[in-house]
Amino acid sequence: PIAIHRADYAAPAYWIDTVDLTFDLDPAKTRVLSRLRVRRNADVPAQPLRLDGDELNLARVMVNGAGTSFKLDGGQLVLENLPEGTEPFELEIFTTCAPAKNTQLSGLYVSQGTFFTQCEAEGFRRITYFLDRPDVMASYSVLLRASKADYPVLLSNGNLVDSGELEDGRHFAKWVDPHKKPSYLFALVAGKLVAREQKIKSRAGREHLLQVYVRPGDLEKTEHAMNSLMASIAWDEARFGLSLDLDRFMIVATSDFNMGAMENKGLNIFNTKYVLASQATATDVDFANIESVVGHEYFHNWTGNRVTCRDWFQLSLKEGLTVFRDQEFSMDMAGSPSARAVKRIEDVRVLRTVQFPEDAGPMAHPVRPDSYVEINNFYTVTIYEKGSEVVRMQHNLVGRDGFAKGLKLYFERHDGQAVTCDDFAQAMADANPGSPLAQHLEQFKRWYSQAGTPRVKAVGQYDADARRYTLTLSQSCPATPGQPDKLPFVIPVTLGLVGTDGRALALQLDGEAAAGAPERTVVLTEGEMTLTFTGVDVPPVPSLLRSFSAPVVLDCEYSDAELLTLLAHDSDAFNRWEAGQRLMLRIAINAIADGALLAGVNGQIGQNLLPQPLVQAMRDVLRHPTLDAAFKELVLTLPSEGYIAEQLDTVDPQRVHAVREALREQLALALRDDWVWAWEEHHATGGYRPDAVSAGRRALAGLALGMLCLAARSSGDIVWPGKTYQRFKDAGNMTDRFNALAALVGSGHELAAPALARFHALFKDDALVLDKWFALQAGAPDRGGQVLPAVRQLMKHPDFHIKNPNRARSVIFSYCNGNPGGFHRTDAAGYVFWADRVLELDSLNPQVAARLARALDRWKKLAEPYRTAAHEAISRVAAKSDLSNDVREVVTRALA
Ligand code: HT7
Ligand code: ZN
Repeated sequence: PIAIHRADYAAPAYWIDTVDLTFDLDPAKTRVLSRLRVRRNADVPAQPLRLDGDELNLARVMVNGAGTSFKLDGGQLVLENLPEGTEPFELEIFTTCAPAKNTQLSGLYVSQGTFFTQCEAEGFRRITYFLDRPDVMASYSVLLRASKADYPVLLSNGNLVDSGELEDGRHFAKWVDPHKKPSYLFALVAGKLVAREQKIKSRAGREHLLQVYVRPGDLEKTEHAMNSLMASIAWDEARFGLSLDLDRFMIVATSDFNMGAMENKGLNIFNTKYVLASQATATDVDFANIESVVGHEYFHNWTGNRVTCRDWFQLSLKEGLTVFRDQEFSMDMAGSPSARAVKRIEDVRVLRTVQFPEDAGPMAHPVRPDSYVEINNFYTVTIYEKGSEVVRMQHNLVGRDGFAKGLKLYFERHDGQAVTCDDFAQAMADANPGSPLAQHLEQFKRWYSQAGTPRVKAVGQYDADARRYTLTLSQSCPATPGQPDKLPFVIPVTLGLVGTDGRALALQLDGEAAAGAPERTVVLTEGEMTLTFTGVDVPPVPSLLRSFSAPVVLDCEYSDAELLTLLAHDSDAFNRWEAGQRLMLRIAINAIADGALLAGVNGQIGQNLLPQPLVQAMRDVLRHPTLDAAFKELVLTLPSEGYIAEQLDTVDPQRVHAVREALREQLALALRDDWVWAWEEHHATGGYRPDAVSAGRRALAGLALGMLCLAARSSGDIVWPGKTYQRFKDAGNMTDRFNALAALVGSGHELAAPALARFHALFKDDALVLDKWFALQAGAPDRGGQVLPAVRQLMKHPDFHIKNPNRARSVIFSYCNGNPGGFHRTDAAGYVFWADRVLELDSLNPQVAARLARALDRWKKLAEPYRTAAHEAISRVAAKSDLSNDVREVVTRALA
């Protein structure tokens, strides 16, 4: 496979001004007539026109109404005899494709009898020959023709300008998009759909029609998506002055989709998972995800569609910025400062458990990569989540108002253009002269060019006599593939000092006239920096990197006592949570290192691992009179096995699993009475609302129930499992029902089996709920190797369909990616299963296969016998000669 390099970017040799598409839709053979107005790019030396294509059947090519010679070269259509000069000419291309056979779900495909498209990143070339690159922006008109009985709804981007009947029971619809767009934003949908509709008037006074299309029967599950869309529109106007630029904005849901959703101009296509919700079928997390994904796609209308990417190396220009915007939206919707902190903790948890490992593994790449083989492999947590952190740092360096000014300037400069990450940062800096961002802009941009997670080391020294506290911050960044040496980053460190008595100390740096606010942000730009605080009359505990002010690992040798102080008193909720996590992590890591602990039956840990002060601190949080339930739930949840593993040089996954399970069980027993209290206090019996506060209460009640079932496991108690089963049966919403089911499955109680059977019977017709049913079993704690056989059984279940990405994810990914204790087996059977599934999926859907292929990214960190077995499994995949580029790139990097 050939790598594409950012440095090789060249402007297109031709521009396409208009695109007129006519589709005769037929699942077996769809005919596509494309009429393009093309002109040479005068700035580029004359050369043949090379149009991208993939799996197309070419019937005819005409230039200005006459036949022309052409060549097909590696999928591209090459035209050499084109009119000279820079006058536009008309190119007509007639092709066919086979949507029903398209299992890749890229291009035009059929899902449950409905046509959908997915064109990002390079799917448009699977529909017609085109300059399929984001810097070619054109005006589109689309004529759709299809059987009226089979496809009564015909949709494309923009406005419906004509529709009517044709012969033979067919009908047509003509759509014109008023905005120029790159080909990746093209979309069409045709099928039997119904819509929830809403007319709104924007702040600016413009009227819009909003529609959420779903299959008949799902309409009552679209209210939350529609509310989320209206909230997104209002938020973007209020916060950034960005209004909807279309008369009509449509969302369509499909159950066959490779990712979450797609921001096609005016016609967003969504995975049903991020549209459909009712209290009976969706959890609080589902409701929150819908709000966030609907927001994300809507926000792309400006950050991505109005201003798009010059090339795919700039992907984070739209994705990092839009994730930042959706995170801010969710925080603003959550309301209170503590609800904002909860969202921040959740986001950072994802970053640290998924992106940090990526940044330390074979697929590590900068936020703006330098090369790729298959662009679909670069829709990563680095591009999205780390990209968002890079935008967040810019936001914090210029301030909230400065950021709004920067965004305004960015749109003034670049509306309607395809630009780069540099253009964004430049606009931010130019709108905020004198800001730390403007001062250090060139250095700041290393966040875009250097991969790897920087480490910040903090060493503090208190001089009681001089009442001075000296804090030395230094930075380093590990080597990543192709980048052995790193230059210093610009690292904003938001900090405070907490007295051992819990007070927030006023901050006064040496040389400053007076003590200032108890929190400030210092900017680390050199390898090392020393800060001297004066007037410090008690030994302080540094609270560093508040709100996670930069995406770095903080190394600070806190004592247990210092962490307990932060956990009890830090005014920064993020660092309060972080202190608890550090305490738990420390215990887990020590226990993993202590070979003597692993004794007894099945490597169970008999010894008590939890010191009394920590148990008391956790109890204090749990019973705290004012802290939010959602925050308590986060504090009382142990770091994940993946996050614990990430802290180790060599990982024995079974040991990590055993220690974490032991810790969980001990926390369950040590706080048993407190869990009973938490359940009694927080479980609700009344109506359901998916707001942040009540969701937090349900989350804490759910955790309590899980812990009580776990405690019952070792104490022989039958009351709580019984109560849990009852709760499972009686629950008035999916969150409570699923939490109860998960508590039974998680504790391995015998009531889990009847509960699972009942759950299946209740929801056998609801695909999204069945996904939960599959995922829960595939992700269940492994006690004696029972999960893999269960997963194999699940794959034989009549409801299992490997071609459906949601279902494949719910079983295969939940096991391989989400269940380290079950997956990393000493007999290597988990890896054999993984390799078989990667190969099986690769022949159907390479994008999905490549994501699964990444489950063994970090194999080099594994202890024996896992390491050798993982290497064998990856090598077996790599040995297949006809692998897709997608999987080939992942396994080649893994083996390098
Ligand atoms: N921009 C969208 C990315 C996307 C995608 C990429 C590759 C293959 C399929 C895909 N579906 C959606 C989604 C987003 O970030 O908003
Ligand atoms: Zn996006």
